[in-house]
Amino acid sequence: QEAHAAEMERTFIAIKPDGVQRGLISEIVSRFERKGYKLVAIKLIVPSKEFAQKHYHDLKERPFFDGLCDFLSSGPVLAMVWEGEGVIKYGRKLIGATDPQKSEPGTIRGDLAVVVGRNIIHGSDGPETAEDEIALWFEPKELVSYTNNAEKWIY
Ligand code: RTP
Repeated sequence: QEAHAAEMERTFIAIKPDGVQRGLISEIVSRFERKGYKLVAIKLIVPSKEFAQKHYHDLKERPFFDGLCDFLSSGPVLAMVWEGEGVIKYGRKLIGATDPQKSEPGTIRGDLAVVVGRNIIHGSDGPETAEDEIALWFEPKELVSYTNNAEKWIY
C-alpha cells in the first residue's frame, strides 16, 4: 500500500463530562482502537464556559445552547484526535444518532446513553468542523505522528 500517513483523515472526538464521570473512557476509547483507528492526540481538560461557547458556536441560536455550554464545562472532558480512512463519517456512525433514544444498539450512544442532554460523546460532523475543532482544542505540537505497526494489517 502507498504511504498515506501524510494525508490521512483526522477527526476530533470528545468524551463529555457525563462519560468521564460514569467511567466510560476505556469503553469508548477501545471501540475506536479496535476498529483500527489511530489515536494521535489525547488530553483531559475542564473547558471554561467561554471555551464551550466557542466549541458550540454553531448552536448559539438554539434554546439549549446555554445549558449545553454549562454542561460541557461542568467537569473533565477527554479530548482526542483520531486518524484513519473515513474516520470523520464512520466515527459518527460508531457514536450513533444525537438523541440516544434514536441511536441504534451497537453504537456508543445506543449502548451507553439515554437522553440527548447527556449523550456522553462528541464527534466532528464533517471535514471543516474536524479541522476547526482540532485547531480549537489542540496545539499542532500536541498531535503526534507515528507509525503504528498494525497499520499494514488494517490497510
Ligand atoms: P455533537 O456535536 O455533540 O457530536 O452532537 P451532534 O452533532 O450529534 O448534535 P448537535 O445537533 O450538533 O448538538 C450538539 C449537542 O447539543 C446537545 N443537544 N441538546 N434538544 C436538546 O436538548 C439538544 N439537542 C442537542 C447534545 O449534547 C448534542 O450532542
